[in-house]
Amino acid sequence: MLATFMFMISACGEAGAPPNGSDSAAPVAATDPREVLVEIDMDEYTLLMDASLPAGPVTFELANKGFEEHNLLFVLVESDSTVWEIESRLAPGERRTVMLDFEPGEYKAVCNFSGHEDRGMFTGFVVRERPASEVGSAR
Ligand SMILES: [Cu+2]
Repeated sequence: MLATFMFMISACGEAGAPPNGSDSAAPVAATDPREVLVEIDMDEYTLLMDASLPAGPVTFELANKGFEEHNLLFVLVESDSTVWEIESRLAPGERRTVMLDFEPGEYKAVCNFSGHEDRGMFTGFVVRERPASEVGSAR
């Protein structure tokens, strides 16, 4: 006779990691609620950013998350003209903040370094007029 042993395996199915207590208290800067921050992540070979921005001053936070150098330029689609180009390429892992001011229109963000554009390293975005309520001289 063979004794049959039944093993009850109680799967400890607790999904989700416990919250780690490292709540880094980042200093909160006094920001203008109208200030617009746009992140642009660069990788091989993509450019990720919001597809729609308001016209006027925008702070771009560029991050090269790849392992190659990347550059960045903005092209106004209608006239196929470059309206801004980064001063120097971002090294792998580098972050940089730039402040720019766009007129409404249709644009393209491109990394044209070393054939990256041909590999798909570009994206389109639209700059829209800011709502009048945000433009006034309200302080
Ligand atoms: Cu690139």
